[in-house]
Amino acid sequence: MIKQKSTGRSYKVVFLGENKVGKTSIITRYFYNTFSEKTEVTVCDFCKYKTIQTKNGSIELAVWDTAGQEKYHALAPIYYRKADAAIIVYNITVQQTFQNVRLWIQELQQFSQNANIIPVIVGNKDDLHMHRAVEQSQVDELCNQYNAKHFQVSAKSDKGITEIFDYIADGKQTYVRLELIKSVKQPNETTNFQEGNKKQTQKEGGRYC
Ligand SMILES: Nc1nc2c(ncn2[C@@H]2O[C@H](COP(=O)(O)OP(=O)(O)O)[C@@H](O)[C@H]2O)c(=O)[nH]1
Ligand SMILES: [Mg+2]
Repeated sequence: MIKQKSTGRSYKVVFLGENKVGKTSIITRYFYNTFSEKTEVTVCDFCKYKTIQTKNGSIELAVWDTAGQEKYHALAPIYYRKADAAIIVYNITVQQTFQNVRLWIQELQQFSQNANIIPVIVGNKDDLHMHRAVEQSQVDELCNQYNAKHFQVSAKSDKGITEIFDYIADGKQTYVRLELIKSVKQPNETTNFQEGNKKQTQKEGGRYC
């Protein structure tokens, strides 16, 4: 078996989006492979860790969930601070939750203090696609505006959930590698998060903060 090297730190991934769009459900599906018709996060369960193996080594993701404060757009600045990636979730059956993605991105840009942050936009509840209320053209326009990757997923059916986290882990590995190259050879090279490498991923058990 090939021994994987670790990059030695956790990458902070924050979940943003309106209340009830399915943020906690996506995290629960990813960590425990379960789904509940009624989900809630407790204050002592707001951050979980998982190590993902990629071709370039292992990477630990620290996944932060809200405890309901998003209802009032009142997340503390520490929630966003030094985040490496942000997953902004909307409900594909409720147009307003999509409209508010812009607000979340603006708050993220204001508080994250990371100009290189990876924004990922996620349309959840794909199992209800027959009630879809968001046009593909709207999604394309938003993603182009923010250079963001988009996933359409379902926490209920488990469609596309792992792919979101794999994408982030790949992006981070690319970032780490390019930063290394930049520091040695090309100090002015631009980092491109979209150039994710082909991956070999393996889920491992999560742990709490
Ligand atoms: N049909 C469907 N319901 C979902 C899905 N994800 C979450 N829900 C439901 O939407 C509600 C809100 O989910 P929750 O994860 O608490 O949303 P949060 O407030 O964004 O964390 C709950 O009743 C979930 O069971 C999904 O993919 N499909
Ligand atoms: Mg929640």
